[in-house]
Amino acid sequence: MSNYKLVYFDGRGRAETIRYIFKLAGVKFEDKRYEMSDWPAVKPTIPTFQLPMLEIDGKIILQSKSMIMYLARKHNLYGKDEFEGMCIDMIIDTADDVVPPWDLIFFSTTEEEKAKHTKNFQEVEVPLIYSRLERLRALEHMHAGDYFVSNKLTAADLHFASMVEVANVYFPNSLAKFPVLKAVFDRVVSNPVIAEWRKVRPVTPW
Ligand SMILES: N[C@@H](CCC(=O)N[C@@H](CS)C(=O)NCC(=O)O)C(=O)O
Repeated sequence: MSNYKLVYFDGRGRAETIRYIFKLAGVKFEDKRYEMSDWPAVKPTIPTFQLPMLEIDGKIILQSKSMIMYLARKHNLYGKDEFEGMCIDMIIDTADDVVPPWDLIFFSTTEEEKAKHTKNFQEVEVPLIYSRLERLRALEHMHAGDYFVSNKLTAADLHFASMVEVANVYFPNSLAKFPVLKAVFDRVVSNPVIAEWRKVRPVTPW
């Protein structure tokens, strides 16, 4: 069994899908969380100057989606073949598009700017991303059923659920007008392992 250390900020953000996979796989990992005040000193020591970073037996890996794909493949959350894996990637990439417009709000420097980006996030960006997800899920070859791909819980559903939680920070109850997606989200968070982790995980604003 490998030794895993996941390094991120004290938040869910881009790290939570990775934590979900570890929890579902029953794999122990060190959940190292830096405070934002630590970051200026830590940043130059990270090869990409960004987090999350994953250490696997001391080997350093960057890029959250690379980690998700590797761990999902390893722990049977990546479909039954390459084609399903690609369909899962398609959902992961689409859901991940929540982050850039979210960052615009997070990094706003004035209240006016924040209000403008929040309005655009709620009225344009998130509804567009959710519509794309709904339409992709409905493609016949996704065999979606209760989940996004192949009627089984995969990394696609986990990343979708993480990104909904990201969206909800600046758009509470963002799934209200998307009942089909809301049902998928509810299935993910009612998985007993995920539900237990969500009960005990650190409470953080994002
Ligand atoms: N493509 C990268 C993006 C990583 C990223 O933007 N990380 C943010 C936190 S979510 C970060 O490290 N921000 C601090 C900084 O850039 O100084 C990934 O998916 O891992």
